[in-house]
Amino acid sequence: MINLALVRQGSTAMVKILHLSDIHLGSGLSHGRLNPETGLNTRLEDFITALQRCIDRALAEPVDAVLFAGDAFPDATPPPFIQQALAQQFCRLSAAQIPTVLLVGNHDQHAQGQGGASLSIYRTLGVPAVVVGDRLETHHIETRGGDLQVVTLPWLTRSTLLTRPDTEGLSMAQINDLLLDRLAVALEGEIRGLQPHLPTVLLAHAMVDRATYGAERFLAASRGFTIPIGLLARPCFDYVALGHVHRHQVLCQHPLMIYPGSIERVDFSEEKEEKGYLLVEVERGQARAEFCPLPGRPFKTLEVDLSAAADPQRALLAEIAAAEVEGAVVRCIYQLRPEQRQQLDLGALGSALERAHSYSLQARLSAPRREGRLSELDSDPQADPIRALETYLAHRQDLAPLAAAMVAAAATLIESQADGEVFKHRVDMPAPDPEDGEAAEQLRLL
Ligand SMILES: [Mn+2]
Repeated sequence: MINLALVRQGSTAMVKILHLSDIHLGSGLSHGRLNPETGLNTRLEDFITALQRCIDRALAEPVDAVLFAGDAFPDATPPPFIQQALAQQFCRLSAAQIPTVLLVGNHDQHAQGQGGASLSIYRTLGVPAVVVGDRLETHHIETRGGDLQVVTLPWLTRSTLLTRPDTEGLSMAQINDLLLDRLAVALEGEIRGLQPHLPTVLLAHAMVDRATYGAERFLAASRGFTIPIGLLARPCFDYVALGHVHRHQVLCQHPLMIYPGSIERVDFSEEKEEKGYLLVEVERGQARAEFCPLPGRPFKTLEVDLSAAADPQRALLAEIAAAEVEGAVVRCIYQLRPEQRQQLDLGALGSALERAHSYSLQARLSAPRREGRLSELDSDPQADPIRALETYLAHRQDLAPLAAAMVAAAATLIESQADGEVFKHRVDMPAPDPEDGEAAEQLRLL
């Protein structure tokens, strides 16, 4: 006797997917320069090239579907020419009738959740084969490799699942707990509606925490909303395609759960990370993924202590000559005594760095620190207040025993002020480049 369920399962096709994330088109332009031939910033061109390579690969394979896991732009209102650059690439998939899901990340959502998401225009325009994931929803997608279910989980804000009366009088940790409880219920609803024999992918823009429910959640409270991995690592999902974290990593094997990471380096915090995208084969019950590296623009930090050098200019030139700076975004940070400044010829250092794509020279004087202001905080006038507080506390060893409690109290305070949105943290926007600070001592030549 033939078991029909088994036959059906056995005949399920394998769907080939290209999974990419965190494009951030238009980020990090300060590391580029104007390309006189195109009129575009060279770093924007780098990001477009990276995206183009992903789409080229999707078409060349060809894959059965493309899943973009969120954060298309640095914010929800990118300039039109940057929106067009993104659209030009994704429209190639549409023209080739390759189904594409565009998930909404935190950077794609308009502030306070009132203005929608930049990617929703694709649905409004009815771009063929393009699906926008701006809510928790299951999409049934017909591909050349067979039918596929994709559950979209965009970046969650408090207003997505909670009303104002729900959260009144609650601490931030309690609100996060409540949000997770609501998410668990909503996700359960989607899971019950799934067709069990189809290959199924969860596409989520989230900070996924390896920790299970426990005390770690309180520690994570000031860092923003995180989702315990157990909530998403469900056997009904054959693959969990993540976005948000810029560093590529495999979080789980069963089911396979992966952050592909960003496709280009947004800033120096990604200097040592390999960039790329994933090719994934998904069938009911299993998935295989291959990380495909992208060449990417190299970033290079040179840190040199010149304070003991008899001839600081010569010492620094020697360091630069020995470094691989060809075509790289370079920051050269050198420590020296105030009286040595006269011995440096910045013009000659600039000439030595001409092989770089762009560079900045940052002097760190071995002088007593200015009191009153922390230079790190000058760099970003819109600094996240929690980060500003943490930076301040890092300089106040005497407050160390109180630091955690102060950060938690501040987070609660800010949360009580915030209007309908989980406090906007910056977990995927690494610390501002120190090179933007130290205004008095820095010289940037591009
Ligand atoms: Mn993000």
